[in-house]
Order: sequence, then C-alpha cells, then structure tokens
Amino acid sequence: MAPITTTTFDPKEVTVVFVLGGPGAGKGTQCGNIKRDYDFVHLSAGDLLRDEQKREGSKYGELIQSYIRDGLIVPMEVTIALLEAAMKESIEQGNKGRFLIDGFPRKMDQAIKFEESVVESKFVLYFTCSEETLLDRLLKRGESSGRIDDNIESIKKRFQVFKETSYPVIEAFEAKNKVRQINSDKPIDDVYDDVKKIFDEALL
Ligand code: UP5
Ligand code: MG
Repeated sequence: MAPITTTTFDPKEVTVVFVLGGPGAGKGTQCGNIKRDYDFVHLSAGDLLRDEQKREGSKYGELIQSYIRDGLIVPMEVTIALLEAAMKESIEQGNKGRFLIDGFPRKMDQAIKFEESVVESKFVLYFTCSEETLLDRLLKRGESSGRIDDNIESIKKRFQVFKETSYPVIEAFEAKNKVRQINSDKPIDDVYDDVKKIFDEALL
C-alpha cells in the first residue's frame, strides 16, 4: 500500500530550508546569495505579507499593517496560506521545489502547523548577531527603506518578540539537531563564506 501523505508536498520532492535570525540579521541579503548560487527560490514571509497588505481588495491589509508596525506576529493562517500558495505557484511555473523560507516560522504554533500540513523542513539556517549591530543596520536602512517597522519604537518591539517568541522556535529545532548556526556580525562576504560551507556540505 502506498504511504499516506498528509502534507501538501512530499519532503522527498520539495526541499525547505528555514532561514531565521533577529530583525536585520541579514536573512534577506544572504538568501539573495544562496538563491543565485544554489538554485533555490527565495520566499520571504515578511515580503509576502507586505505584498498582501498592499494588494487592492485584500481583506487582511489593515490587520497586517498594524501587526507589522507593532512587530507582532500575524496570525499563522494568513502567513501559511501565502507561503503555501507561493510554493504551489513556483512549482507550477516549473521551478524545482527548493525553497528558502525567510523569516518564518517565528512562533511555535506556526512551526508545528507548517511542518504538519505543508512540508517538513530540511534544516534551519540561523544567523546570530549582536543587538547593537542589528539596531545600527535597521536604523540605517530605515533612512530609505520606507518600511513602517524600521523606526526605533517598532525595532524595540521586534527585538522583544524575537527574544520571547521566536527564539524558542530555534531552540526547538536545535533540540532536533536541525539548526546550522552562523555569526552574521561581520561583513556580508565573510558571512556568505560560512553559508556556502553549510550548503556545500548539505549537498543540496
Ligand atoms: N546588512 C545585511 N547583512 C549585513 C552585513 N553582514 N554587514 C553589514 N550590513 C548588512 O539586512 C538588513 C540591513 O542590513 C540591510 O540594509 C542590509 O543591507 C544590511 P536584511 O538582509 O534585510 O536582514 P533581514 O534579516 O532580512 O532583516 P528584516 O528586517 O527583513 O528582518 P525581520 O525579521 O525583522 O523582517 P521580516 O520582513 O522577516 O518581518 C517583518 C514583520 O513581518 C515581522 O516583524 C512581523 O510583524 C511580520 N511577520 C509575521 O507576522 N510573520 C512571519 O512569518 C514573518 C513576518
Ligand atoms: Mg528580510
């Protein structure tokens, strides 16, 4: 009898790497590098939420905007639906099914639900960085990003939510031996040298 698959995608066919780290750790920057060199599709949960927030007719626009401004985590149903739809669309377009999921999961319920219903992750790439550096980067980016959460009040809230709510997700994956940790408190190219070692070893 064929095994019963309960997830949307078969982990033998679809590879998911969760890319996690504090606000401004360099998740998006390094995903751009990995995508270029290792044939992955980069899906930033934050970007998907920002796009949905701007989409005309979205019933979640206001909700997303207020959650993001306060650094809070948008209810998982919204984020998981956006990620799953983006994954399906990418595969339909002929992509291989190799995904970097950036900035998600950042709450335990999201991690459990995604792995139970969408697909299990292969591993977690976790960028560590001092809060001082993160603050410098985000304030600098805030001069031109137009992001409603790149201001000191929102940044402080984002740091707090990361420590209280998102870090436990990393610890839970760590307990399963799935975390590959990289210090991102150094120049972009040096961080990427460490990233490459992990991806080369993972033989993806
Ligand atoms: N930079 C990057 N690397 C550098 C380096 N090594 N040296 C010097 N500078 C470096 O980088 C940030 C800035 O630093 C850039 O200017 C870059 O040039 C520079 P970036 O690569 O953008 O870092 P990243 O980790 O992606 O930072 P980001 O601000 O995107 O992280 P967040 O996790 O805060 O943002 P995200 O978009 O993931 O989420 C935003 C909000 O969306 C959340 O707060 C939450 O409200 C909501 N959200 C959910 O509710 N659910 C989700 O699942 C996801 C998001
Ligand atoms: Mg980002």
